[in-house]
Amino acid sequence: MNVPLDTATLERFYLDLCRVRRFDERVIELFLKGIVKGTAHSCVGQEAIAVGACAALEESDLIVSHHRGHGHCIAKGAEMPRMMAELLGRETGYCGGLGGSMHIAALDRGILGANGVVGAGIGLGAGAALSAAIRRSGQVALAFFGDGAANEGIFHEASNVAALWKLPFVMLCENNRYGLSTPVALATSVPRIASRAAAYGMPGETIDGNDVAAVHGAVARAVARARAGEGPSLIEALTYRYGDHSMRANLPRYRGEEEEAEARQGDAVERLAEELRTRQVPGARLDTLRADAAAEVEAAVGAAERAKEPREAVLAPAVAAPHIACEEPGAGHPSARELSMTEAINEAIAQEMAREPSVFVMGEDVGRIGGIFGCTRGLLDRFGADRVRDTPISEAAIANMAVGAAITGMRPVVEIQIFDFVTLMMDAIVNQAAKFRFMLGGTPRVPVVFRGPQGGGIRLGAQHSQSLEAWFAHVPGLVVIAPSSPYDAKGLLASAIRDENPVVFLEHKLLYVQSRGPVPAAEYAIPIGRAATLRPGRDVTIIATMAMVPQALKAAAELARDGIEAEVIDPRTLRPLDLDTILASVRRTNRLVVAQEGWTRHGFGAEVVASVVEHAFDWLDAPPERVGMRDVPMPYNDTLERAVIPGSADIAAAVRRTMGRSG
Ligand SMILES: Cc1ncc(C[n+]2csc(CCOP(=O)(O)OP(=O)(O)O)c2C)c(N)n1
Ligand SMILES: [Mg+2]
Repeated sequence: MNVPLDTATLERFYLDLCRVRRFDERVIELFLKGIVKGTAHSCVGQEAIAVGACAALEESDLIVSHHRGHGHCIAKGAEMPRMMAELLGRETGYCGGLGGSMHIAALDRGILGANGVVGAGIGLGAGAALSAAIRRSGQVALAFFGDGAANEGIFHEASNVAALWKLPFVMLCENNRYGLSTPVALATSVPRIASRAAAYGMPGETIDGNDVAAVHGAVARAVARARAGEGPSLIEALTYRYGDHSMRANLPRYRGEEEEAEARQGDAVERLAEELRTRQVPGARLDTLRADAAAEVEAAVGAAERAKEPREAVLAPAVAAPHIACEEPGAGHPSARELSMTEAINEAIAQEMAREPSVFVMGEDVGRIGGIFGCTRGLLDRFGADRVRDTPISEAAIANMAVGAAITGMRPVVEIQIFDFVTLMMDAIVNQAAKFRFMLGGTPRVPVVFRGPQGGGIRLGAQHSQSLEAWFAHVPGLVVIAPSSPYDAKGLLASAIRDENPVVFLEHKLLYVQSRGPVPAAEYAIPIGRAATLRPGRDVTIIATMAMVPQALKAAAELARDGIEAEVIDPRTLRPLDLDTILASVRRTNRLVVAQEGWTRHGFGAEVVASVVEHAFDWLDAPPERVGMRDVPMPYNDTLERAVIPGSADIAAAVRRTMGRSG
């Protein structure tokens, strides 16, 4: 049952409906004049959902929006001049002109952002709810999404996890009957999206989304349930967008005029005006509210037009937060014991969890059995199920929720069971985590670590053995770390967890067990972006990563017997890359060999070679050599697997070629 709303509240709703409507009507005008660029998606016709829902939230509650999100922001308290300035791409905009309509956000108002990726906000919102639950903040997170988004995998994965963990989450589907041009009936297997809630054990309700009081009532009930610890709810609010899918409308017509006219009969603003008139609110009062809304929008347009364009100098610092300053103790530290890489990783996570309560671990099988390689063993007993979370096999949800948690005060450490499955997390890592800070103007922090084992050598075949570092090193906004020793693994994982940027932390399965070495027992951190010179040499520089590091050292020892002194450098961090150390070495040795386990072509080594050629061409006495995996997927057969993964002999042969000593 809806609690009857008093007239003053309904007047406020009326004002807000007018503010949202006028704002988007004005944005359309500005778009047609070429002042708002790119595209934007008008919510005219759907305003009651934003207004009713946000009125049922506390100021401290969190919302996640989608591409049609201006109304959500306004209703949650965003300042109109800063919104309009963002749409005009100005310095004073919420994102300083770096985000635009599809990324508009106001973190200080609990608005975690619109999103250019359909459905992504559902995962981020579930993550924000998880963060609220772990922090015991009492906040509720609400995700707005369209009917189209309800067919994305993330809808299903996040529904399951949110219901399973009873998160304080409200899923509010704005069913406007179309996903771009495709009607719901052609896209959705059930007549009512709300009926899907039953599959996940949560309440589902379909409501009239053009009745602001009905929206308010349904959301208030869902919020109360969420706050009481009873878990998420799914609300399907039926509505209609009056305009085309986007302002860049150049599509053939896909809706009938009759349907459009019929839909306008239920106009939310008109209906509320009618209700207010029946409550004896004078027409002049409604005129005043409408005029106030229009004046506020005009003032916002004026301020936005007067605001400056952003300067190019904002770009680079917006990509990544500065890395923490630290000094490493050095592997020969007197208190060092010998640990395996698995043990070193485990110790790093445990120490970081002990020093910082916002650090938590989640992933498949990380709790009860401590991960399939044992990296998280013992953490559940020590830190409890709130902070060490066994998840369903739902990579997209895990990754998106981690991002949602990271932008709301937590420091998630996600284990990717086998790194190849990162393909199912790509949106969260590449489109969300990597770009969040930048899209939102260059100030937010996204402290999340995605860690897991990659690489071959243990006969796991083509889908469990890849080396995928090049994909991530290619993306601005990500930090990519790839240790080769237990000492580096512990210190770099500590840095990764303390860093304010998303980190892809790559571990090598073979090194988990094969690599043992001295590791100081005390906490320490290794600076991000600093290479380690593991063996000095005057004749050739070998840049090796991960499992190729021991191979390179073995090759260097063999070459030394022939009088060739190879310098072996492990970059340790692939992005940002310590180019200074690499260039300084090549300028001394005049020769370069790069060794990586990943495919040679388009690989990380290619980037190193290109950078050296760009900056130290004149110092090179021979063409650089690349050593990497053969250009085939990983075969299962062990002889074949050994044949395609490079080893010390391949590295030594490459070195001899650069020395002109083939054979
Ligand atoms: C993952 C993804 N697929 C496709 C698109 C292109 N696209 C943007 S909005 C949209 C329609 C979304 O429909 P719905 O979720 O119902 O929201 P509505 O536009 O109706 O508000 C599409 C296909 C996208 N941005 N992201
Ligand atoms: Mg839709």
